[in-house]
Amino acid sequence: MRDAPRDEPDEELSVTPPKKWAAGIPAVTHALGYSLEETSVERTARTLLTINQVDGVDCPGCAWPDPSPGQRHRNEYCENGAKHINDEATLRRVTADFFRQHPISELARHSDLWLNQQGRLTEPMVKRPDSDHYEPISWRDALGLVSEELKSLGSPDEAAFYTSGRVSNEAAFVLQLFARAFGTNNLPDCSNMCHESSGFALHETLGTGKGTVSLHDLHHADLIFLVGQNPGTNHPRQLSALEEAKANGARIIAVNPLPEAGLLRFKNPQRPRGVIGRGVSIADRFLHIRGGGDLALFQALNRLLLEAEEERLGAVLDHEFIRANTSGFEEFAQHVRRISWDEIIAATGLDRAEIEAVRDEVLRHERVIVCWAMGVTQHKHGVATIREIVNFLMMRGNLGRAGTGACPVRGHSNVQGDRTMGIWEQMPDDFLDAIQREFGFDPPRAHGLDSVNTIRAMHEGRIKVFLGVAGNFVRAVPDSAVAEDAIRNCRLTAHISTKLNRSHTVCGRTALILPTLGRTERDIQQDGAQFVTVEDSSSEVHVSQGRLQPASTLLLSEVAILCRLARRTLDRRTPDIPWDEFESDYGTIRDRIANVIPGFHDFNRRVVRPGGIRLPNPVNEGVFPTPAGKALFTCNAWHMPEIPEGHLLLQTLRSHDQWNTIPYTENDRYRGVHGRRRVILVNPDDLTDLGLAGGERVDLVSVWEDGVDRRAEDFEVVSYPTTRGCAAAYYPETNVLLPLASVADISNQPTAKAMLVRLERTGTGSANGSSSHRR
Ligand SMILES: Nc1nc2c(c(=O)[nH]1)N[C@H]1C(S)=C(S)[C@@H](COP(=O)(O)OP(=O)(O)OC[C@H]3O[C@@H](n4cnc5c(=O)[nH]c(N)nc54)[C@H](O)[C@@H]3O)O[C@H]1N2
Ligand SMILES: Nc1nc2c(c(=O)[nH]1)N[C@H]1C(S)=C(S)[C@@H](COP(=O)(O)OP(=O)(O)OC[C@H]3O[C@@H](n4cnc5c(=O)[nH]c(N)nc54)[C@H](O)[C@@H]3O)O[C@H]1N2
Ligand SMILES: [Mo]
Repeated sequence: MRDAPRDEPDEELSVTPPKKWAAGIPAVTHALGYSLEETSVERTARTLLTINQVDGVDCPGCAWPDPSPGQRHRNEYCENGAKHINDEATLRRVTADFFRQHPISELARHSDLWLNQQGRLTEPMVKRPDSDHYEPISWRDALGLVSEELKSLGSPDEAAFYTSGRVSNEAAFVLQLFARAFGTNNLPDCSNMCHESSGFALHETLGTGKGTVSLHDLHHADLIFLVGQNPGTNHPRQLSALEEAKANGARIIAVNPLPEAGLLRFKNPQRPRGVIGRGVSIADRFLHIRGGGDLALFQALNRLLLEAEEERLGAVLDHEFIRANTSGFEEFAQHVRRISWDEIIAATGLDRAEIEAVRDEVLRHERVIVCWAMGVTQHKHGVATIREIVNFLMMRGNLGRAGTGACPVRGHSNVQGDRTMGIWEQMPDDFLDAIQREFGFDPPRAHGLDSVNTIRAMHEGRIKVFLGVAGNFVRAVPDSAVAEDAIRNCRLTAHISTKLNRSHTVCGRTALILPTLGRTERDIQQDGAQFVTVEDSSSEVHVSQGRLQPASTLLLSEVAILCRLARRTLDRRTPDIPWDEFESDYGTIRDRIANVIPGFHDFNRRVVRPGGIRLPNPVNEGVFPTPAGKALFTCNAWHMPEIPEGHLLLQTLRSHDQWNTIPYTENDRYRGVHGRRRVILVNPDDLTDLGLAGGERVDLVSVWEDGVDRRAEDFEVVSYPTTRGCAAAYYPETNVLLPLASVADISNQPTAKAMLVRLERTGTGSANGSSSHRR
């Protein structure tokens, strides 16, 4: 199975040394450069000034929380947020004429970058069976086609409804209600591939799947760990919070196989001295860890803390917290005492002295926060790693107090809110009971399919109709070749989208493009102008309202599309669900959310107040809603992948110039890579061992127990200061390498940060390793 290069402009690759700092003037000018290319000056200025303001539009870039209303900067956005906004506000349009000119088979050969650059989708389109073209269709007929296919299914479980985390609370609530009233829990979402491991680990140990940290906590922590995340690119506004924490005296420890620019220094573009000066250094300590070594690191720290307690009885552990709030401490302590330093050093690639120095920092500080993202969750033992982080926090009572806590840094701007609204294939009974009480139908109880299992079911012909609400399912999921076959096996696929992407070109026998309003645009319904709400990483729910004129007069909002589809599909089966009323006034959806979901009482009134609503986190009130009523210490084992000679452990990540599956340019400025995305970053000593040099062309071949030849062709080797044995390449071009079966234990999340690969010189078919191995 291959993923060959598509028509990317094959510029010369140029490589410069990785940057040692993030943001500052280049970031501002890059954002404006991109803005001005994509849209008119006036639209740019208008959108940028409303981003993350109290009455403005929530930045679709990431889920980082906003400061309190009085403390927001006039430019409360980052370079990358500005790019995402402008990517949506572009003046380019994909029209019916475009689809007449480009058959689907041709579109399928274009790159992700090219497809996105064509601009905004403008009218509903259909691909009929046996046709190679999309052609225009009315909204009525388009929704009629989807609802007829849904109604013709043998069982509601033959349909799947995918959501990407950009979808608002209101649309998400309507979607899950529709799916459940239709009769299925098949609600796969991007979160299955993102923080699923965090959700499982936190839920099991603390009784709640969400992070416990607010911006205020971050500002007042005295020690912050940044584990497996690249904030300079993916959460740039987090750097401002870290800068403030540092001004208040905090120390920061970064843990990463890559010395990322944003972890090293930060020049705050929102402050004059940030633009001019050298900026602040972010990480006081950088642990250049081996991929997947974080569980061993935290277990080692936990063991060192236990030993320190033995030397200074009562001075190290928070016995009161452990006694009052937790269970399982003794078993945990016994387990941790048994691990050996040889194993820890092999797993982490760190020295014992480095880890002891971190222990000393931990002992010196009273308020500790651990932040993490995909570098932790996308491993086979991702859930176990997060459980160990929870152990670490609990030992010294670093939970539930100001300035402490667990901080899974969420990705999509409303990925957390979508889960709160019930987008999950495994919602618990209390949620389903509340739906039943409120809407008078009995929702299905059997768990539905997640993203990985949806692909499997499509492949086997068990899923026949697929509706994607935002996102780019075929590019986000693993095993691209398998996923493409699976999707082509569907009777009907339909996507509610703002922009063209590969999921429109790899489609079912009948396929629909249902174009929708973006977040930046005015949403006028029968009862007047509407706003939507979103929830950020710190559980704050607030309003988002677009101001721009919609990209086309034919666009419908996500809520309108879903309500109309639900009404047509469910006929009179759900008389108690007022789909029409929901469509004309989103406030009526929020009233129902208030009745169904805890924490949302009086939603409509409270959410419009400046700053919105902060949903309570029980942990911060000293309550741990696990079955035992206590937080759990757990015993965790790691499975470090063996890296046989001639192989590398490959992580797949985001460049500085992409938004998930969508590259904006071929550059990755902070890492010094320009003009080409098909590159693999390899440690110079590994290159010597492999007999390769920077600039050579190689195919990446993944190694998996099923023996299938999964290959990504023609990558250029870049010598890069990544940890020995650990290479990195961009997603989604590398998803072809990731077997569907390679998932995290418990969470079923694809292990996108740990694939075993070997490199073969392109065109020779020969393993580089055989002749030129020089270990
Ligand atoms: N500009 C921009 N912003 C975004 C996104 C985007 O695509 N573009 N995507 C959004 C989404 S949906 C998400 S989920 C987030 C993603 O935010 P991140 O999690 O920061 O994204 P990745 O690029 O996957 O980077 C993972 C980081 O983990 C490190 N890493 C990899 N393996 C390991 C490991 O084993 N241990 C440790 N300690 N570190 C490791 C990598 O070197 C890298 O620095 O960003 C959100 N924000
Ligand atoms: N190998 C590998 N795979 C990964 C990851 C990885 O690190 N490595 N990361 C995983 C993660 S963390 C995530 S979150 C997923 C991301 O997976 P998705 O969320 O499915 O993908 P996106 O690239 O965010 O989707 C982009 C598309 O969303 C549509 N869109 C944008 N804005 C809107 C809107 O407002 N409304 C609607 N209706 N549509 C809109 C546009 O058409 C655009 O083309 O990928 C996962 N896959
Ligand atoms: Mo994500």
